[in-house]
Amino acid sequence: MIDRNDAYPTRLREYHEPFPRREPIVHARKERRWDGPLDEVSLSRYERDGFLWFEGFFSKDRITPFFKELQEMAKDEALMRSEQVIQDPNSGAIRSVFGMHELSDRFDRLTRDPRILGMVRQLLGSEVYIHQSRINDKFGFQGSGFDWHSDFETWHSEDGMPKMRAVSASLMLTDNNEFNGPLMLIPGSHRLFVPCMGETPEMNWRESLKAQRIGVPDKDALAMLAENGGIQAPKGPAGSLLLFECNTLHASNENMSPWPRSNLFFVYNSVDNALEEPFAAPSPRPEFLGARRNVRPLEMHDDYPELAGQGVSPLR
Ligand code: 6CS
Ligand code: FE
Repeated sequence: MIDRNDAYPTRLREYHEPFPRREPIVHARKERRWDGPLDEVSLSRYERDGFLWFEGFFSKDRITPFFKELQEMAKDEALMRSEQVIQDPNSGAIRSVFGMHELSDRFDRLTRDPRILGMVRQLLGSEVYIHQSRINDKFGFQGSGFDWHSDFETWHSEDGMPKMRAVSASLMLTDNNEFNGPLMLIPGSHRLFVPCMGETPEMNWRESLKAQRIGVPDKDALAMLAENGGIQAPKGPAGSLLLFECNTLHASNENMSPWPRSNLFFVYNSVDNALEEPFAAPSPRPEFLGARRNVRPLEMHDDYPELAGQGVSPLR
C-alpha cells in the first residue's frame, strides 16, 4: 500500500509510544470571524480538559419531544432491521441509532441550533457539517458499556478523517446519574495520540459498534493518562450538554440501574477536514457512519427565536 503521509499512524503490528497531537485544540483562536458565545475561561477549560459540560443546557420540556420521537422510532420495524440500528450484544435491545439528523427533521434542526452551532464553529474555527449523528441507548438493567477509546482514532483509521478538527456535542435525553452508565472522560487525554495495535478487519464496524476490540488503547497508556488527568463522569438532568474534543478518551459502564440512559451525539467536522480514503482500513464505512455526500456547511436555525440572544444560558 502506498505509504501516504499519515500524521497519525495506528492499527499497527508493533507498539508505538503515544505522541503529541499535531493540531491546536481551539482552532483559529485569533480570528475575530470565528468569535462565539464561549468566553476565555471556557475556551481555556476546553483546551485544558478536552471537554465542556453544561448542566441543564436545555430545559427538560424542550428535550421530551426528542425522547418521545425516539420511542416512536423504536416501533418502526423496517428501521429497527436496518444496518444503521445497532443491537445490544447481550440483550438485543437497541444500542445505537445512527443518522438521526437524516431520519428526523426535529433532530436535523437541533444540529443547527445557534446555541450549539455558535460554540462549535468557535471551537473549530470554520464552517462545519455533521460527520455522524447517533443516539446511544442503555435501557435499565442491561445497557452494555463502551470500552475506552478516542473517536478520532476510529474516524482517522476507518473514515479517513485527516486531522483533529472535529467536536462531539452530546445532549442528554434522559438524566445521567452515577448509576445508569454515564460517559466517563479522561481530562487532558486529547493532547496525546495513542497509536493502537491490531489491523482493521474488513467491515470492522459491524462488530466494533457492538463491542470495540480494535482501536482500543493499551492499558499502560490509559493508566498513565488517568493518573495524570483523573477520570470525570459529568452527571445531570435531561437537557444537559457535553462538548468533547474528537481525541478525548472516553468510555462508559453498563447500566445496572432501573433508569434508562439515552444520549444524543452530533459529531461536527470542519469543512476544511473532509474525509479522505481510510488511513488504516481496507475500505470506507457507510455514509451514516462517516458523511461524504451530505457535507454542506450548516446554516443556523432557531426553533426558539424568541430566546435568541440569551447566550447559552439554560432554556427554562
Ligand atoms: O465508530 C464510531 O464512529 C463510533 N464508535 C464509538 C465507540 N464512538 C464513536 C462512534 O460512535
Ligand atoms: Fe466514542
